[in-house]
Amino acid sequence: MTAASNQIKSTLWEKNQEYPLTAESLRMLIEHRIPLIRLKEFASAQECETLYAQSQSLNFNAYQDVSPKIEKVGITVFEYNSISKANYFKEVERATKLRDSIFAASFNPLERIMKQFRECGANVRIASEPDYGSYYAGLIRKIEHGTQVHIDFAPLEQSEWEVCTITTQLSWTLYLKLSDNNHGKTCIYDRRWQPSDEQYKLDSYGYSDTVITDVDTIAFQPYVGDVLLFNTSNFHYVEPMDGQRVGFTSMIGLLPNGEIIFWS
Ligand SMILES: O=C(O)CCC(=O)C(=O)O
Ligand SMILES: [Fe+2]
Repeated sequence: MTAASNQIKSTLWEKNQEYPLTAESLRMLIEHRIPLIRLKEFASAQECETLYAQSQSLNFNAYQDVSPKIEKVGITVFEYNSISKANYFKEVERATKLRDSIFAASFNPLERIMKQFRECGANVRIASEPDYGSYYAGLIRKIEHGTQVHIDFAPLEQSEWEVCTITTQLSWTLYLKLSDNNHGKTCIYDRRWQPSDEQYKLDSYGYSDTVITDVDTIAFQPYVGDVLLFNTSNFHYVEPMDGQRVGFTSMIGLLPNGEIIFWS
């Protein structure tokens, strides 16, 4: 892969300013015209601390086959791909009860972000599967050792689930707890995944640096209370954190009919 051919797949982002969430910025993010949206002070320091404190008495589970280690409370479709849809939906009820008890003792960031999307004119709901019902949405996630360069795009990971019919995937993360240093940035590249990149796949989710050679990038510095929203079919990675880095997160997908769905 040469630098010249990488440039063809980049979109020359408008990245000199940071955008808040509006109908226009959401459209620009979906169309890869801007790298990210920051929702500044989405939650108060007190709300973040209370939600984080709730997670402290719970068991975080590490993703199987993901290195460096990423831990979370809650379940993901990604992990049930190779198991089964029926098993995933069996776990949804239990995971949702636990999540809702955490929200009841702190606050509900999922409802808040969905409301903000609705205020931008978006038609949003939790993803749902015929014969099974709602998906699970909302992980408390620790990414403290960094990630490999990767993308997140459900149609590549699974088939025959509603989430694999999306045309664009975003993620949102509310940062709950961060050690007091400038590590743990999220680096996003102006380079979309394309089918020929599969030759550079290293393991269950990482890609070789070849895919990002000479590509424009932005390093997002997270702050407690802010939300990062970006298009996860752009290659990205998280820098290792020298300490704690805990967020609340889910996936967001755009369906061909214009609806926007949330899931984890
Ligand atoms: O924790 C973050 O800043 C982003 C992590 C990530 O890879 C994602 O949300 O897709
Ligand atoms: Fe990601």
